[in-house]
Amino acid sequence: MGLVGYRLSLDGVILRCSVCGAAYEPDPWLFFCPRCGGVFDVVLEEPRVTRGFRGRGVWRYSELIPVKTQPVTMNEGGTPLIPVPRLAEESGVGAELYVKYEGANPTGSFKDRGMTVAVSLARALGVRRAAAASTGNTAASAAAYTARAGIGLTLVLPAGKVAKGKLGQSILHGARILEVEGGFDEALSVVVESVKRYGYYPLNSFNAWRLEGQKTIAFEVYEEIGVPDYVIVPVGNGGNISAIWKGFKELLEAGLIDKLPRMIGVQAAGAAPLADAFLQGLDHPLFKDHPETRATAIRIGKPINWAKAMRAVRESGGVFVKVSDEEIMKAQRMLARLEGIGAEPAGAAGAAALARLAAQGLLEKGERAVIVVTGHALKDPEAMMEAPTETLHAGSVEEAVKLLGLH
Ligand code: AN7
Repeated sequence: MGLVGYRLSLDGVILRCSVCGAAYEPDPWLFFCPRCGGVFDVVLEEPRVTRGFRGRGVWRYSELIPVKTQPVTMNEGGTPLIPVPRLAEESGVGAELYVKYEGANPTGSFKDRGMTVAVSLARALGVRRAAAASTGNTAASAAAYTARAGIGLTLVLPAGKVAKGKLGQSILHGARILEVEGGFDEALSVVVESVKRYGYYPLNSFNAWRLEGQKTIAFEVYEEIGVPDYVIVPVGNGGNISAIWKGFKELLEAGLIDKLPRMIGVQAAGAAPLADAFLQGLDHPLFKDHPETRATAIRIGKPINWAKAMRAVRESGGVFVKVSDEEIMKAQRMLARLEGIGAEPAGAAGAAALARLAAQGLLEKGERAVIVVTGHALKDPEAMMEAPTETLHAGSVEEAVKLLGLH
């Protein structure tokens, strides 16, 4: 218990290992399967039948979120679902396309949906210090939510590899920052060790309670347009695609829907341990030691949620796709210039996959697809400024007026 006591209940759920299937009581300090080391799914013991959702954002779905406590919230979620017909046409896609714009969350990414749940749980547990490794967005979100909860936060970041906007947010919200040489995978191993040795509370997606918030993307899509044929998701650690898939499955179990979408996981070509495995027909990921991509948010070689993510794609009849950095940057500009939607590079990975998916015979006329744009363009100012532009300069008002006349 902390200084202030918050009621907490985690009733009606078990923890089930995503790798070996072993089941455990819902211990909020158990993150890895004692039998095989796998990460858990939080599984509802019985399907929950809702009496109708109330309120807005993530906590509108509190009946389906098994962490019962006073929330640390900023009304995250409730993001816009935006039709993108010009993007569809330009990408040669017959299907009706929508963007689920997660950049519209309080800190500018989908992470806020999970963070509200994980930080609420941490506060109710009386946690004094939390930790997270991050390519940037988890850091920004954890920094904001722990600040709100009055919990100390240490961020472990890959030195020199976090986009400016995200680093700025982490600093602004007052997190302690430990930069480590190497990539995200090394940073994550530091956090795992800090949990075991020093009792830091982890806010990464191996904390399955966090993903219980992220599944609300599925609930919002369902409430707005029903079940689409495809949900296209950029994949790094694989937490988000598994959370969205879990959300749709819970709607099915609750009897609210009678079909499921196909889940499409998109990885950057230089950081594609899951897509590479999928394309070779393997059940195990092809972990990569030195992942590289301009989309730094998904510069991840050893996704800790690999088993969940591969299951989401396989069970749903979906696919993994790889896209090049060039395709990602082009898609970022298409979203921005055809639809007015500002995405950071990783956030544009889903849009970057459209042409390839169409070439595989997917996304046909009469079908509907939701592309999850996971993070806001402002996250990575340098990437925005790489877009080609025409900037004129004038030394005086007179000259400026003259220049305008020439165009
Ligand atoms: C914009 O912040 O891993 O597959 O440390 O920021 O659930 O990992 C970010 C991931 C996609 C991939 N798009 O989601 C972190 C981090 C954006 C992201 C992903 C991330 P997961």
